[in-house]
Amino acid sequence: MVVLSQPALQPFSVIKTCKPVGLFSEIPVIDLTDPHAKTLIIKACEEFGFFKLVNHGVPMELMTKLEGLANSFFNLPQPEKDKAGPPDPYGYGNKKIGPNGDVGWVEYLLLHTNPQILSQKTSIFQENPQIFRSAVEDYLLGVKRMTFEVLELMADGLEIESRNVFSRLLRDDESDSCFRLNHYPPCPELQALTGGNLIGFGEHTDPQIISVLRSNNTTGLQIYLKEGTWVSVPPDQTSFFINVGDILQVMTNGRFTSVKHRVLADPLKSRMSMIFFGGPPLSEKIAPLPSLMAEREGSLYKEFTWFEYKSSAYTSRLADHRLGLFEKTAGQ
Ligand code: GA4
Repeated sequence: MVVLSQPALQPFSVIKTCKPVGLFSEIPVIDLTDPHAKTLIIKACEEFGFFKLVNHGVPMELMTKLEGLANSFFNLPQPEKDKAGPPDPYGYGNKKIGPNGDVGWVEYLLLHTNPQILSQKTSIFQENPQIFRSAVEDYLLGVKRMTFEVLELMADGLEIESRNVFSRLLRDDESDSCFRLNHYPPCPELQALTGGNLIGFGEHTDPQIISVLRSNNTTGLQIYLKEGTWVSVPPDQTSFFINVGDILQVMTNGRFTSVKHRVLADPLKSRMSMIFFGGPPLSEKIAPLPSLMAEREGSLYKEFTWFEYKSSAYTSRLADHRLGLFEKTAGQ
Protein backbone atom coordinates (compact mmCIF):
# COMPACT_ATOMS: atom_id res chain seq x y z
CA MET A 1 0.00 0.00 0.00
CA VAL A 2 1.29 3.49 -0.82
CA VAL A 3 1.37 6.09 1.94
CA LEU A 4 1.95 9.56 0.55
CA SER A 5 2.79 12.54 2.72
CA GLN A 6 1.85 15.43 0.37
CA PRO A 7 -1.37 16.94 1.70
CA ALA A 8 -2.87 17.26 -1.80
CA LEU A 9 -2.48 13.52 -2.29
CA GLN A 10 -3.85 12.51 1.09
CA PRO A 11 -7.29 11.44 -0.10
CA PHE A 12 -5.63 8.92 -2.41
CA SER A 13 -3.17 7.48 0.09
CA VAL A 14 -5.04 4.21 0.34
CA ILE A 15 -5.09 3.47 -3.39
CA LYS A 16 -2.74 0.59 -4.02
CA THR A 17 -0.05 0.22 -6.66
CA CYS A 18 1.51 -2.79 -8.34
CA LYS A 19 4.46 -3.57 -10.57
CA PRO A 20 3.88 -3.41 -14.35
CA VAL A 21 3.55 -6.79 -16.14
CA GLY A 22 4.09 -7.64 -19.82
CA LEU A 23 1.42 -7.76 -22.53
CA PHE A 24 0.07 -11.29 -23.01
CA SER A 25 -0.28 -12.36 -26.62
CA GLU A 26 -1.99 -15.71 -25.96
CA ILE A 27 -5.47 -14.50 -25.05
CA PRO A 28 -7.88 -16.78 -26.96
CA VAL A 29 -9.48 -14.94 -29.87
CA ILE A 30 -12.88 -16.24 -30.99
CA ASP A 31 -14.37 -15.31 -34.34
CA LEU A 32 -18.14 -15.43 -33.87
CA THR A 33 -18.57 -16.41 -37.54
CA ASP A 34 -16.17 -19.38 -37.25
CA PRO A 35 -18.00 -22.74 -37.51
CA HIS A 36 -15.74 -24.02 -34.70
CA ALA A 37 -16.56 -21.10 -32.40
CA LYS A 38 -18.48 -23.20 -29.84
CA THR A 39 -15.57 -25.61 -29.28
CA LEU A 40 -13.09 -22.76 -28.99
CA ILE A 41 -15.34 -20.88 -26.56
CA ILE A 42 -15.57 -23.94 -24.26
CA LYS A 43 -11.78 -24.35 -24.31
CA ALA A 44 -11.25 -20.65 -23.50
CA CYS A 45 -13.80 -20.70 -20.65
CA GLU A 46 -12.17 -23.79 -19.14
CA GLU A 47 -8.59 -22.56 -19.47
CA PHE A 48 -8.93 -18.83 -18.82
CA GLY A 49 -12.56 -17.92 -18.11
CA PHE A 50 -11.83 -15.18 -20.59
CA PHE A 51 -11.58 -14.54 -24.33
CA LYS A 52 -11.62 -11.85 -26.97
CA LEU A 53 -14.49 -11.80 -29.45
CA VAL A 54 -14.06 -10.58 -33.03
CA ASN A 55 -16.50 -10.45 -35.96
CA HIS A 56 -19.17 -9.98 -33.32
CA GLY A 57 -21.60 -8.03 -35.48
CA VAL A 58 -22.04 -5.06 -33.12
CA PRO A 59 -21.61 -1.85 -35.18
CA MET A 60 -18.61 0.25 -34.15
CA GLU A 61 -20.78 3.43 -34.30
CA LEU A 62 -22.76 2.25 -31.26
CA MET A 63 -19.54 2.05 -29.24
CA THR A 64 -18.04 5.34 -30.42
CA LYS A 65 -21.27 7.26 -29.93
CA LEU A 66 -21.64 6.08 -26.34
CA GLU A 67 -17.95 6.57 -25.64
CA GLY A 68 -18.24 10.19 -26.84
CA LEU A 69 -21.23 10.88 -24.58
CA ALA A 70 -19.53 9.18 -21.63
CA ASN A 71 -16.46 11.35 -22.23
CA SER A 72 -18.56 14.51 -22.14
CA PHE A 73 -20.13 13.37 -18.87
CA PHE A 74 -16.78 12.57 -17.21
CA ASN A 75 -15.39 15.94 -18.46
CA LEU A 76 -18.08 17.86 -16.54
CA PRO A 77 -17.02 19.82 -13.44
CA GLN A 78 -16.91 17.59 -10.34
CA PRO A 79 -19.98 19.19 -8.61
CA GLU A 80 -22.07 18.44 -11.71
CA LYS A 81 -21.01 14.79 -11.78
CA ASP A 82 -21.59 14.50 -8.03
CA LYS A 83 -25.26 15.32 -8.62
CA ALA A 84 -25.51 11.81 -10.12
CA GLY A 85 -24.10 10.19 -6.97
CA PRO A 86 -23.42 8.73 -4.52
CA PRO A 87 -24.09 5.27 -5.99
CA ASP A 88 -26.84 3.26 -4.23
CA PRO A 89 -25.26 1.04 -5.86
CA TYR A 90 -26.46 2.67 -9.14
CA GLY A 91 -25.37 6.18 -10.08
CA TYR A 92 -22.08 8.09 -10.24
CA GLY A 93 -19.17 7.01 -8.06
CA ASN A 94 -15.69 8.40 -7.67
CA LYS A 95 -12.81 6.35 -6.20
CA LYS A 96 -15.08 4.48 -3.79
CA ILE A 97 -16.10 1.06 -5.11
CA GLY A 98 -18.93 -0.79 -3.35
CA PRO A 99 -20.03 -0.13 0.23
CA ASN A 100 -17.15 -1.73 2.17
CA GLY A 101 -14.12 0.52 1.86
CA ASP A 102 -12.66 -0.46 -1.53
CA VAL A 103 -11.07 2.40 -3.45
CA GLY A 104 -9.41 2.79 -6.84
CA TRP A 105 -8.25 5.41 -9.33
CA VAL A 106 -11.55 5.33 -11.19
CA GLU A 107 -14.80 7.21 -11.60
CA TYR A 108 -17.86 5.45 -12.94
CA LEU A 109 -21.53 5.33 -13.73
CA LEU A 110 -23.30 2.15 -12.71
CA LEU A 111 -26.74 1.63 -14.28
CA HIS A 112 -29.39 -1.09 -14.11
CA THR A 113 -30.36 -2.32 -17.58
CA ASN A 114 -34.07 -2.49 -16.77
CA PRO A 115 -35.47 0.45 -18.81
CA GLN A 116 -37.48 1.88 -15.88
CA ILE A 117 -34.59 1.86 -13.42
CA LEU A 118 -32.28 3.08 -16.20
CA SER A 119 -34.47 6.07 -16.92
CA GLN A 120 -34.60 7.09 -13.22
CA LYS A 121 -30.82 7.23 -13.15
CA THR A 122 -30.26 8.85 -16.54
CA SER A 123 -32.23 11.92 -15.48
CA ILE A 124 -28.79 12.85 -14.12
CA PHE A 125 -27.86 13.84 -17.64
CA GLN A 126 -29.28 17.28 -17.12
CA GLU A 127 -28.16 18.44 -20.55
CA ASN A 128 -29.83 15.81 -22.60
CA PRO A 129 -30.97 12.69 -20.82
CA GLN A 130 -32.83 11.36 -23.85
CA ILE A 131 -29.75 11.31 -26.10
CA PHE A 132 -27.69 9.51 -23.49
CA ARG A 133 -30.46 7.06 -22.63
CA SER A 134 -31.01 6.05 -26.23
CA ALA A 135 -27.25 5.66 -26.83
CA VAL A 136 -27.12 3.28 -23.84
CA GLU A 137 -30.24 1.42 -25.00
CA ASP A 138 -29.00 1.07 -28.61
CA TYR A 139 -25.62 -0.16 -27.42
CA LEU A 140 -27.19 -2.65 -25.02
CA LEU A 141 -29.55 -3.96 -27.68
CA GLY A 142 -26.58 -4.88 -29.90
CA VAL A 143 -24.46 -6.23 -27.06
CA LYS A 144 -27.27 -8.31 -25.57
CA ARG A 145 -28.09 -9.90 -28.93
CA MET A 146 -24.45 -10.91 -29.30
CA THR A 147 -24.25 -12.12 -25.67
CA PHE A 148 -27.30 -14.38 -26.16
CA GLU A 149 -25.55 -15.92 -29.16
CA VAL A 150 -22.36 -16.50 -27.17
CA LEU A 151 -24.34 -18.10 -24.30
CA GLU A 152 -26.20 -20.34 -26.75
CA LEU A 153 -22.91 -21.44 -28.32
CA MET A 154 -21.69 -22.28 -24.79
CA ALA A 155 -24.75 -24.46 -24.14
CA ASP A 156 -24.26 -26.15 -27.53
CA GLY A 157 -20.56 -26.69 -26.92
CA LEU A 158 -21.36 -28.24 -23.53
CA GLU A 159 -23.90 -30.51 -25.26
CA ILE A 160 -26.74 -29.29 -23.09
CA GLU A 161 -30.11 -30.17 -24.55
CA SER A 162 -31.75 -26.79 -24.18
CA ARG A 163 -29.67 -24.22 -26.04
CA ASN A 164 -31.20 -21.38 -24.06
CA VAL A 165 -30.34 -22.70 -20.61
CA PHE A 166 -28.04 -19.68 -19.96
CA SER A 167 -29.43 -17.10 -22.38
CA ARG A 168 -33.01 -17.39 -21.04
CA LEU A 169 -31.78 -15.96 -17.73
CA LEU A 170 -30.67 -12.78 -19.47
CA ARG A 171 -33.59 -12.66 -21.91
CA ASP A 172 -36.01 -12.72 -18.97
CA ASP A 173 -37.77 -9.36 -18.35
CA GLU A 174 -36.76 -9.73 -14.70
CA SER A 175 -33.08 -10.28 -15.53
CA ASP A 176 -30.95 -8.45 -12.98
CA SER A 177 -28.27 -7.20 -15.36
CA CYS A 178 -26.31 -3.98 -15.08
CA PHE A 179 -24.10 -1.72 -17.14
CA ARG A 180 -21.01 0.14 -16.05
CA LEU A 181 -19.05 2.99 -17.62
CA ASN A 182 -15.60 3.23 -16.05
CA HIS A 183 -13.28 6.18 -16.58
CA TYR A 184 -9.67 5.88 -15.42
CA PRO A 185 -8.13 9.36 -15.61
CA PRO A 186 -4.38 9.61 -16.29
CA CYS A 187 -2.33 10.27 -13.16
CA PRO A 188 1.28 11.21 -14.08
CA GLU A 189 2.25 12.91 -10.77
CA LEU A 190 0.94 10.14 -8.60
CA GLN A 191 2.47 7.50 -10.78
CA ALA A 192 5.86 9.25 -10.72
CA LEU A 193 5.73 9.44 -6.92
CA THR A 194 4.77 5.85 -6.33
CA GLY A 195 7.05 4.30 -8.96
CA GLY A 196 4.49 1.61 -9.71
CA ASN A 197 1.18 1.52 -11.50
CA LEU A 198 -1.88 2.73 -9.66
CA ILE A 199 -4.69 0.27 -9.23
CA GLY A 200 -7.75 1.62 -11.03
CA PHE A 201 -10.10 -1.25 -10.11
CA GLY A 202 -8.78 -3.82 -7.65
CA GLU A 203 -8.71 -7.57 -8.24
CA HIS A 204 -12.04 -9.37 -8.16
CA THR A 205 -14.26 -11.84 -9.98
CA ASP A 206 -17.61 -10.72 -11.38
CA PRO A 207 -20.59 -12.18 -9.48
CA GLN A 208 -22.96 -12.48 -12.48
CA ILE A 209 -23.19 -15.04 -15.32
CA ILE A 210 -21.15 -13.23 -17.95
CA SER A 211 -19.48 -9.84 -18.43
CA VAL A 212 -18.92 -8.21 -21.80
CA LEU A 213 -16.33 -5.45 -21.88
CA ARG A 214 -15.40 -2.94 -24.52
CA SER A 215 -12.68 -0.35 -23.90
CA ASN A 216 -10.82 2.32 -25.80
CA ASN A 217 -7.27 1.57 -26.91
CA THR A 218 -5.61 2.27 -23.53
CA THR A 219 -3.99 -0.67 -21.71
CA GLY A 220 -4.89 -1.51 -18.11
CA LEU A 221 -6.93 -4.70 -17.97
CA GLN A 222 -5.09 -7.65 -16.42
CA ILE A 223 -6.26 -11.20 -15.84
CA TYR A 224 -4.96 -13.79 -13.40
CA LEU A 225 -3.89 -17.07 -14.96
CA LYS A 226 -4.48 -20.47 -13.33
CA GLU A 227 -0.72 -20.89 -12.97
CA GLY A 228 -0.68 -17.88 -10.65
CA THR A 229 0.54 -14.90 -12.70
CA TRP A 230 -1.02 -11.61 -13.71
CA VAL A 231 -0.90 -10.80 -17.43
CA SER A 232 -1.85 -7.63 -19.22
CA VAL A 233 -4.50 -7.86 -21.94
CA PRO A 234 -3.60 -5.91 -25.13
CA PRO A 235 -6.49 -3.45 -25.66
CA ASP A 236 -8.55 -3.53 -28.85
CA GLN A 237 -11.30 -0.96 -29.23
CA THR A 238 -12.98 -2.90 -32.04
CA SER A 239 -13.47 -6.13 -30.05
CA PHE A 240 -15.23 -7.34 -26.94
CA PHE A 241 -13.66 -9.16 -24.01
CA ILE A 242 -15.82 -11.79 -22.35
CA ASN A 243 -15.45 -12.85 -18.69
CA VAL A 244 -16.99 -15.92 -17.11
CA GLY A 245 -18.75 -14.80 -13.90
CA ASP A 246 -19.27 -16.67 -10.60
CA ILE A 247 -22.79 -17.87 -11.50
CA LEU A 248 -21.57 -19.50 -14.73
CA GLN A 249 -18.82 -21.22 -12.74
CA VAL A 250 -21.50 -22.65 -10.43
CA MET A 251 -23.88 -23.65 -13.26
CA THR A 252 -21.03 -25.54 -14.95
CA ASN A 253 -20.07 -27.08 -11.58
CA GLY A 254 -16.62 -25.53 -11.78
CA ARG A 255 -15.88 -26.57 -15.36
CA PHE A 256 -15.70 -22.90 -16.38
CA THR A 257 -13.56 -20.54 -14.32
CA SER A 258 -14.78 -17.18 -13.10
CA VAL A 259 -11.73 -15.13 -14.02
CA LYS A 260 -9.96 -12.92 -11.49
CA HIS A 261 -9.11 -9.57 -13.07
CA ARG A 262 -8.10 -5.99 -12.22
CA VAL A 263 -7.41 -2.71 -14.00
CA LEU A 264 -4.39 -0.43 -13.71
CA ALA A 265 -4.57 3.26 -14.51
CA ASP A 266 -2.28 4.56 -17.24
CA PRO A 267 0.07 7.44 -16.30
CA LEU A 268 -0.62 9.37 -19.48
CA LYS A 269 -3.73 8.13 -21.27
CA SER A 270 -7.27 8.04 -20.04
CA ARG A 271 -8.97 4.64 -20.19
CA MET A 272 -12.69 4.29 -20.78
CA SER A 273 -14.48 0.98 -20.59
CA MET A 274 -18.12 -0.08 -20.81
CA ILE A 275 -19.20 -3.38 -19.34
CA PHE A 276 -22.47 -5.25 -19.57
CA PHE A 277 -22.93 -7.64 -16.63
CA GLY A 278 -25.52 -10.29 -17.50
CA GLY A 279 -27.31 -11.52 -14.39
CA PRO A 280 -30.32 -13.80 -13.75
CA PRO A 281 -33.63 -12.72 -12.15
CA LEU A 282 -33.24 -12.14 -8.40
CA SER A 283 -35.50 -15.09 -7.53
CA GLU A 284 -33.63 -17.56 -9.77
CA LYS A 285 -32.32 -20.64 -7.97
CA ILE A 286 -28.71 -21.25 -8.94
CA ALA A 287 -27.27 -24.77 -9.05
CA PRO A 288 -25.06 -26.84 -11.37
CA LEU A 289 -26.81 -28.19 -14.46
CA PRO A 290 -27.48 -31.91 -13.87
CA SER A 291 -25.80 -32.99 -17.11
CA LEU A 292 -22.59 -31.25 -16.07
CA MET A 293 -22.21 -33.11 -12.79
CA ALA A 294 -20.00 -36.14 -13.08
CA GLU A 295 -21.87 -39.16 -11.76
CA ARG A 296 -20.28 -39.47 -8.34
CA GLU A 297 -19.07 -35.90 -8.06
CA GLY A 298 -22.38 -34.26 -7.16
CA SER A 299 -22.74 -30.52 -6.81
CA LEU A 300 -19.71 -28.59 -5.60
CA TYR A 301 -22.03 -25.80 -4.40
CA LYS A 302 -24.95 -25.32 -2.04
CA GLU A 303 -28.08 -24.10 -3.82
CA PHE A 304 -28.82 -20.37 -3.54
CA THR A 305 -30.81 -17.67 -5.27
CA TRP A 306 -29.21 -14.82 -7.18
CA PHE A 307 -30.74 -12.47 -4.58
CA GLU A 308 -28.88 -14.33 -1.81
CA TYR A 309 -25.62 -14.28 -3.75
CA LYS A 310 -25.89 -10.63 -4.70
CA SER A 311 -26.75 -9.62 -1.11
CA SER A 312 -23.78 -11.56 0.15
CA ALA A 313 -21.54 -9.91 -2.52
CA TYR A 314 -22.53 -6.49 -1.23
CA THR A 315 -21.31 -7.40 2.26
CA SER A 316 -17.93 -8.47 0.86
CA ARG A 317 -14.73 -6.68 -0.11
CA LEU A 318 -13.75 -6.60 -3.79
CA ALA A 319 -10.92 -9.14 -3.52
CA ASP A 320 -12.85 -11.65 -1.37
CA HIS A 321 -13.46 -15.17 -2.66
CA ARG A 322 -17.25 -14.72 -2.70
CA LEU A 323 -18.09 -18.26 -3.82
CA GLY A 324 -16.30 -19.64 -0.76
CA LEU A 325 -19.43 -19.24 1.38
CA PHE A 326 -21.44 -21.34 -1.09
CA GLU A 327 -18.97 -24.18 -1.67
CA LYS A 328 -19.84 -27.55 -0.18
CA THR A 329 -17.36 -28.91 2.28
CA ALA A 330 -16.59 -32.66 2.58
CA GLY A 331 -19.65 -34.63 3.65
CA GLN A 332 -22.21 -31.88 2.81
C1 GA4 B 1 -17.89 -6.32 -9.36
C2 GA4 B 1 -18.56 -6.43 -10.75
C3 GA4 B 1 -19.49 -5.24 -11.05
O1 GA4 B 1 -18.70 -4.09 -11.39
C4 GA4 B 1 -20.39 -4.88 -9.85
C5 GA4 B 1 -19.49 -4.51 -8.68
C6 GA4 B 1 -20.16 -4.05 -7.38
C7 GA4 B 1 -20.24 -2.51 -7.32
O2 GA4 B 1 -19.31 -1.83 -7.76
O3 GA4 B 1 -21.25 -2.04 -6.80
C8 GA4 B 1 -19.33 -4.70 -6.24
C9 GA4 B 1 -18.39 -5.74 -6.92
C10 GA4 B 1 -18.93 -5.87 -8.34
C11 GA4 B 1 -18.36 -7.09 -6.19
C12 GA4 B 1 -18.37 -6.99 -4.64
C13 GA4 B 1 -19.16 -5.77 -4.13
C14 GA4 B 1 -20.19 -5.39 -5.19
C15 GA4 B 1 -18.52 -3.75 -5.36
C16 GA4 B 1 -18.24 -4.59 -4.16
C17 GA4 B 1 -17.25 -4.36 -3.32
C18 GA4 B 1 -21.43 -3.84 -10.22
C19 GA4 B 1 -20.99 -6.14 -9.29
O4 GA4 B 1 -22.07 -6.62 -9.55
O5 GA4 B 1 -20.11 -6.70 -8.38
